[in-house]
Amino acid sequence: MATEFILPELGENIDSADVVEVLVSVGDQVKVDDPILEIETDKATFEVPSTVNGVIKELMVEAGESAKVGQVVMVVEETDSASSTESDDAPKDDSDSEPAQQKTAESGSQEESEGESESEPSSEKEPEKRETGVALSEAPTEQRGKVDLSAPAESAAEEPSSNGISSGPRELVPAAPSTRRLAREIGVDINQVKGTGPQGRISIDDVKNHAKSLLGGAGAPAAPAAAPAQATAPAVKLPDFSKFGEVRREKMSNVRRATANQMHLNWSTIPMVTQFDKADITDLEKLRKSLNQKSSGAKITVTAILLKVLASALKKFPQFNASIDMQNEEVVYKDYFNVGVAVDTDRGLLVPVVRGVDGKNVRELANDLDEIAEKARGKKIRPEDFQGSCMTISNLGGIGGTGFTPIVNSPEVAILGVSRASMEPVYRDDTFYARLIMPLCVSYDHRLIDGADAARFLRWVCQALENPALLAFEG
Ligand code: CAO
Repeated sequence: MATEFILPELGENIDSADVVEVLVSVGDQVKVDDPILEIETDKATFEVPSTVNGVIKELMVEAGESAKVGQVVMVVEETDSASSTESDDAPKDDSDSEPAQQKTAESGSQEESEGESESEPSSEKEPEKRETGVALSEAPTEQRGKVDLSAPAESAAEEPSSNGISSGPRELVPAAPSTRRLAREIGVDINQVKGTGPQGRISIDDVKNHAKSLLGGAGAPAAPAAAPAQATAPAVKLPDFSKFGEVRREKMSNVRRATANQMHLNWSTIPMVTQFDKADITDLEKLRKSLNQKSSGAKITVTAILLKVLASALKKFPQFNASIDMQNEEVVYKDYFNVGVAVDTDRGLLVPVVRGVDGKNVRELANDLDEIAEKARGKKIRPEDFQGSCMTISNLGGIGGTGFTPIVNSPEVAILGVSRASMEPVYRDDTFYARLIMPLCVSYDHRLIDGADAARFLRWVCQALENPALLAFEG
């Protein structure tokens, strides 16, 4: 059945909207909840989701045009529920056998006041549609339903989403596309969220608070709210680059896809800040070089020393060796000391974990690091080698650069970033001295760690590098 989509009610005193972007083309397959249109009123930008599965048959609006509330904006040839209504012998339940428009009428009292045309069966609407000039001629034998874009989705309205959060009836609500994306990603039905902004506009915080209230309520799923490990980075509609020149497409590798999803999760769920400092490692570097000359064991590198320093720092500052459990409003403190190390491989970034860092000396840590980095680069790494990290070190000093802002790796609460040490003039006692200075930073989850804590933590790490004896006394 071909279904006409009309621009729904958008709020008080709003009778039209600008079409910012038509997110589909004729012939595109769409599924329930796929964004099909982006529209803008003077109050907000909305991404309009499809309420049916089907193929786009006709587009009645273009980007830049204005559309009136109630205007037909596109026609979709439904591919599942519609066909089931036409097939007498296909097994179906009550909801599947209802025409889309009938669902609209029954779905919510908010529609009742919008005029009786919305609640009439599709067959009775046929003459009116012909009168309005909708191009029915392209589908003369087909039945057409008319769907308000705010109508409930057949499947989404009835079934719980994958994370167990029930999604109720759907209507178009004012929210920015990024807010809608977050809601989709964490399995929240945006229509259930109470907007606290002007005209009921829904913010990202509203979505998060709603998710929290659902997860804390009866029947809440056991998984922690802050760990939607299956989160995927939202797809952004791209322009047609071939208009500007030649392009080439390559499938993303598994590592790249996992990195994209994890980075998106980290970025969108952790309010993070980066603190910078510098350590004078002149003496430490002399010691490191002399130890490496004297011994034939695993080479002691800057990262191996940092592992040792970090283990001590995590003991001294336990809030850095923690995770946030927002579901239970608790902080999980860990009494084990595993450190993830960002390793640059030809497949991309991998973060294997060095375990029991507190119980090993620097030479043993150098050995472990060597082994795990080799495994990562040689594709011999196992999934469990990536698990159980308390905090991560990202040392880009072997490559270069003066500073960067690493992203905290959820559910950890901090990451140590290290840049390349270089000789710098240091002013001390009225004299400049040439010293080897290493820039360090710590990005931290500001929900748990305050700026002053981060400054103290990083200062302590710097002091431990400048005076390793500190580790013996305080580590
Ligand atoms: N400043 C100056 N020199 C440094 C340094 C620093 N911060 N860090 C390492 N070096 C030196 C090492 O000491 C070594 O010098 P020598 O040959 O004189 O001993 C040389 O650079 C090469 O070191 P390395 O990289 O082989 O060894 P490492 O143990 O210090 O680092 C590892 C191991 C796995 C961290 C590193 O190889 C790597 O992959 N780094 C990239 C991490 C990354 O991609 N981070 C970005 C992630 S996104 O946030």
